[in-house]
This record gives sequence, C-alpha cells and structure tokens, in this order.
Amino acid sequence: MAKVFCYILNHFPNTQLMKGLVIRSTGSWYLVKTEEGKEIECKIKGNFRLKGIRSTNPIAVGDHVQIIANNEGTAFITEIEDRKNYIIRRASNLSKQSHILAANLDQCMLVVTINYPETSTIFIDRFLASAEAYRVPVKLIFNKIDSYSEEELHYLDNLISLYTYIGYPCFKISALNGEGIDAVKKDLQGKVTLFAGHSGVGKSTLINAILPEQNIKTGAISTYHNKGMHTTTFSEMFPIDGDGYIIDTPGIKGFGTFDMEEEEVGHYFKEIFQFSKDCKYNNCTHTHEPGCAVRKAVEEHLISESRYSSYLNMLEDKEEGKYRAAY
Ligand SMILES: Nc1nc2c(ncn2[C@@H]2O[C@H](COP(=O)(O)OP(=O)(O)O)[C@@H](O)[C@H]2O)c(=O)[nH]1
Ligand SMILES: [Mg+2]
Ligand SMILES: [Zn+2]
Repeated sequence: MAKVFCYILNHFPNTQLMKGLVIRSTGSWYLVKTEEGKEIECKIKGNFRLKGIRSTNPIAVGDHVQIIANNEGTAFITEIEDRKNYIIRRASNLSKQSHILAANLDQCMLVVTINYPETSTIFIDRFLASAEAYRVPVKLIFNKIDSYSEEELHYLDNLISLYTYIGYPCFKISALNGEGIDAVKKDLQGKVTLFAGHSGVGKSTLINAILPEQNIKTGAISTYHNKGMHTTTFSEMFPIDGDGYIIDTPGIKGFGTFDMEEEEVGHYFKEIFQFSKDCKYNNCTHTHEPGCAVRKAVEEHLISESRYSSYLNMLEDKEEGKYRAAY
C-alpha cells in the first residue's frame, strides 16, 4: 500500500484520499461509492492478501475501502478495512483458489421453491450449516406459493414449522403476484442482504419486485449462465429505498464450505448442537457412539429425521475429504 500511495502522490499532486463502499466488482475494476455519495471507478494496485485463503479477487462487493483519486478520474483502492464476515466459493471445480463473492453481510435470504425447481432439504440444510460457519444469519423465503398444489402447500407449511422451530425466520411469498413481499421488504431495511438459491427459484423476479427501477434480467439470463458459457461472477449491490443494500450474485447457489473438523459439523446444526451437550463423549460424531444424546433425540422425534440425514450427508463429504478441496 505505502508504495502505491507514495507513487501516486509523487506523480499526481492533485490527489484526494476517500473512504467508500465497493458496490460493484467486475474482476478488473471496482465501483466504489464514497462517503459523500459519489460513485468512482477504481483499480487496485499492489498486493492484497488475505490470511489463510488463496483468492482470485482480493476485494469484493461489500468491502469498505480507502481510495486515492486524482482530478483526471483515475482512482486506486489502497486499503481494505477488516471484514466482519465474507463468503467465498471455489473459483472453479478444479481450482484450489477461492473467489470472494461478498463481504460484510448482515444477513442472507435463501430463496427456496418446493417445486419448479425443487429445492431439497439437504441443500437447505447444507446452506444453513455453511452460513453458520460463516457467521451470516439466514432467513428462508419460500417462493412461488401461487403455483403449488394443496399437497405441496401442506409440505411447505411443514417445512416452515420445522425451520421456524429451529430458529430460522421464514417468509411465504409469490414474487410473481406480490403476495408476502411487504414483509420481506420491511426486513431488508438498514441491512446488507445477499439473495441466494438455485437458479430459477425467482431471485431476480423478487429483487425486481422490491426494486422495480433496477430492472434486473430474469429467466433467460439464468439459463445462459447455467450452460456455463460465462462462469465469472459479477456481484453487485443495489441500494434500497431508505437504507440498506441487496446483493445479487448471479452465480451463487450455495456457499463454499469451510475446512472443518468432523466433530465440528454438528456445531453448525443449531438443534443438533443443543442436544450434543448431553452426549457422553465431547468429540461425539453422533453416528455410532454410546451415550449419544443426538441419536436419542432423533429417535424421540425431537430432532427431525431430514435434518439428521442432512447432517450425515455433510459428514460423509467430510470423510471423503471434500471439505479440504473447497479451498
Ligand atoms: N409462478 C411463479 N413463477 C415465478 C415466481 N417467481 C419467479 N417465477 C418465474 O420463475 C422463473 C425464474 O425466475 P428468475 O427470477 O429468473 O429466477 P432466478 O434464476 O432465481 O433469478 C421465471 O420464469 C419467473 O417468471 C412466482 O412467485 N410464481
Ligand atoms: Mg437471476
Ligand atoms: Zn452424540
């Protein structure tokens, strides 16, 4: 940082130091909104390294940064403030490098559909567990309620009871006809919120309903992304009326996973963690150990079978070493 700073000061006397928020990232340049409300395109120079992770992009949407700008409009990011959290994913399947999707999130809304397309409970639970590890609070949005059969609606209500009971707030909405959207809108006030979920669940439709002026592309673009023609992810933050931001990352389905120890996986399933305090062994994996309070709770229907299956599913990945590969 110091080197860049001196270089710029020496060569461009009319420079200005400012603080701002990174609101768009394309990989090669960043759009920074300054404290005065100006939007400035910035490049980075120098070496930004994060402790412990190898990343393809050192700076992400949501980062609070310091920039230096001259009168000709050239600007550089010179410093990043410490992050309260961030989410990453692997840059590509084969790569050991990771890509930071966003930083400093207040919450994440996981958009879920029971059908068209189906979101499995395994997917939901893995997402929730990763978010716990990232220390990002999650709320669930069940979308497309205008399109379900009675049976599907019944199943949806069961899921809502389950996740509400565990401690995840749930919304029941139709992004298409607007039902339930006001409650979501209210909950976004004053916060930085990331929207996640499978392609086709209605994220862009929902964001458009909340921010009609942004006119984010729906449907067609998602399928284009699915074919993998462009795997690069450009994240963007959209300001919401009043105060707060929505982050749309076209490529995000779930979070990358942390390098966690086997006995740690259970810490990220809230109710499993609660019961595990009564297990006989404190490194219990809740699979075969005698005196396991978690398995007892599953038998007594105090922990749902679907949650326990998702837990076992994550643990299996762990055994196959997939967690390590996540970096
Ligand atoms: N019936 C119904 N369709 C919806 C709803 N929300 C979105 N869709 C449709 O689902 C498709 C995918 O939506 P999109 O917003 O692009 O999903 P994304 O990939 O998550 O951004 C589009 O054809 C939308 O019109 C909804 O609440 N009800
Ligand atoms: Mg979309
Ligand atoms: Zn146990």
